[in-house]
Amino acid sequence: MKDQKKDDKNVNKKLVDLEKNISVSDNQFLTTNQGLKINDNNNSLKAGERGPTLLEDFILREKITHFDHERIPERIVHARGSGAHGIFELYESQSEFTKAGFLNDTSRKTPVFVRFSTVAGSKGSTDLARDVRGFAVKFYTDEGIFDLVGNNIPVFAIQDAMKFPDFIHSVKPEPDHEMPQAASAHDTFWDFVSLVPETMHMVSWVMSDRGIPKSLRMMEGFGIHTFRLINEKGKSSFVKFHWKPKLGVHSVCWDEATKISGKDPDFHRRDLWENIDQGNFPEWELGLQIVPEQDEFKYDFDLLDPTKLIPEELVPVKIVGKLTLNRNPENFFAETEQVAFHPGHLVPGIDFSNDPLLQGRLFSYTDTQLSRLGSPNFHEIPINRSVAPVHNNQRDAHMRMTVNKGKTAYHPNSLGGGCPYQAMIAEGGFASFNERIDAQKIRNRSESFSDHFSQPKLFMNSLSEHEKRHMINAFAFELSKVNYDHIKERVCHHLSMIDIDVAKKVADEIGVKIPGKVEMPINQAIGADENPKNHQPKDANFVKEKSEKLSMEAHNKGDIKTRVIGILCDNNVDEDSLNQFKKVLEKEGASCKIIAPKGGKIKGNKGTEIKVDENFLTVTSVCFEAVFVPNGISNEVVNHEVAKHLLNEAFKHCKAIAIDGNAKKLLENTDIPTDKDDKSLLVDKTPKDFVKAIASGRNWDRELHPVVPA
Ligand code: HDD
Repeated sequence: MKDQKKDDKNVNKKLVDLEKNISVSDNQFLTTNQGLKINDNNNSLKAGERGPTLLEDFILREKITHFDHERIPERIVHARGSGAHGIFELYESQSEFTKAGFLNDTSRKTPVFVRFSTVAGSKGSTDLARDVRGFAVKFYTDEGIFDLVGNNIPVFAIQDAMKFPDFIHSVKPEPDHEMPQAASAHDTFWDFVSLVPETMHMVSWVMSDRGIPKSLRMMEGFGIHTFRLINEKGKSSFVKFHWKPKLGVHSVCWDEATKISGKDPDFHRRDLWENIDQGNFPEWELGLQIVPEQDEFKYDFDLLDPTKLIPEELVPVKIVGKLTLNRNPENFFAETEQVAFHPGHLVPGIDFSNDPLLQGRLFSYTDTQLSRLGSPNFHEIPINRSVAPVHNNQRDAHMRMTVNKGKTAYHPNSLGGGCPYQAMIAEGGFASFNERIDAQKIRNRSESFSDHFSQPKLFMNSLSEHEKRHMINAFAFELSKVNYDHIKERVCHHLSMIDIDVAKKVADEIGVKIPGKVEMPINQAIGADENPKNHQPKDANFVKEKSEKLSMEAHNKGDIKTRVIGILCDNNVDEDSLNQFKKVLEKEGASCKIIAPKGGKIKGNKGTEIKVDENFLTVTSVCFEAVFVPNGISNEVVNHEVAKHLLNEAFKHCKAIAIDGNAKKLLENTDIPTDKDDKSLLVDKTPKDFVKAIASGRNWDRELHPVVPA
């Protein structure tokens, strides 16, 4: 493992700050929490060797009491997560648009902590559930903390925070029997979706392969809402934030996802941890879509509507900097669990928009920390502590750590010299954007929010053939689990408003008819307009055919960096064949895992000892991106069901397979057809051909004629 900590210390103020709280027990005595050295940590204090335990045993009581209270409530959403430390570096000053220090000063390395998460599952659920992924970034800037609390999908399911508890109640396990775990609920979730058609855009993304990422390192991130950037002169521009992964955007296929959930529920967490540990630091570029203030009403959709994205063809994404994750946390609970994000943690130069979902979030995030972390002092927890100085007149409350000196905890004061004093804007004082608002108080939704189908149509148009097929299959799979036909029909109706071909395929698969028309209940606030007719979803009207970047295909970087390749061997493996491939694969940045019937070591045909990474008890093809079988495999492997299954399954999941020399005998023993043209099945080809096949992505055409029952 690289000693990133030491390298970082010179630049990373947050790591230096965290050092204050790091405790190492090396060469230390075991003590109570009061510092008393413990002499016996195995036996409680008793009245006689076989007698009852004494209440006076304060050592036992302290130990048990602490244990009894070790758990805190998990997050109401995004409970399962993985975090990492890193830095953000700016390529070019953005002072034209914002005065935010970390977006102005290219010499800064701003410390960050990132937490990725699934949304619906609980803390101990599986990583590969079909779900949205949270992508929350905490920037520890010199001007205070800025949190960008986003997801891996550019739009949200609902338009107004008023619907968030309803939406989440529908998606979480059903309240009577607490099923299903990890994935979104079936009856309740789809009931909600069918009644709230604004969900259809995000749901289409979740049903696409974006809902089952290959790796947390291979996902885009989006701030979703439109925010504001404010420059030194007070000029505002609208902005959407993007994270673009350097490794491209990749997913697994559904059958693979379900198997990974069983074989390695920590698949994403492990992948992130191991890659950072090995020095394969994941990187994302920060992109900004900047819309001048005067263009606020230029588009067919409302910039304040979080169910809409801005197609990159309309507003290009300007790449401005790079995020690198280069250090794993020291302690999961202290850092990943206790980190508290909040879209309202802002720095001068960035402000909100009036997006009604964002506005509600501004309340929710502090509020939830009060029950989750237990005190308004959660900002003092080391991972949440700002590296910019914190001084104010807030005092006391549970678990206060700061010892505030002095008599005055009020402002203004003369007894404390007026301190802490307010900052002028020129001194870095935050001032909200001076937006003119001249309106009537109203509980309603803007008419400009009522087109729910045009953007999902754009999304579906933009998918490649196999992506669309996967999305259709996902809709069909999830809806098949719904017990009520009227719900399935309503969803198919909405799909028909988006793409009739998609709707027909889904309806056919799940055995329902697409209703010509469905009466929607009033799903929007009725305040100003109580006529249900005015609340029916509108037809899609967005004329643009496609938006290239909505397809994951547009994000394939054509390399194999950090991909894990399984190499199936046995004693007497042809070392030349093995090493020739291994060398090239590793040179291209992949990592190779040796698979053999038994653990320990095998001996190659030249007598070299080779360490086995996976044996036939532990191996599963779903943990590899591609499989290579070198020349020289034994008859045991050729006839072994695990070896056959490994190849069959890798083939079924459309992965590249390379076979060298006598390994053909194993291939012939599988269900894989060898007489068909298959660009990713390489028999006696070069390592370079193999690299090319992996880099070009999965051979999804195999799905059109499934032959392998694995
Ligand atoms: Fe949220 C957590 C992302 C809407 C209320 N949210 C949470 C996390 C992410 C998001 C990534 C996990 C942060 C972490 O790792 O600790 N949430 C989003 C996005 C949204 C969104 C991208 C829409 C664009 N959220 C949203 C709304 C509300 C909330 C509308 C409530 C009105 N979200 C919460 C919360 C959570 C949370 C209940 C749970 C744990 C936490 O805040 O700290 O307050």
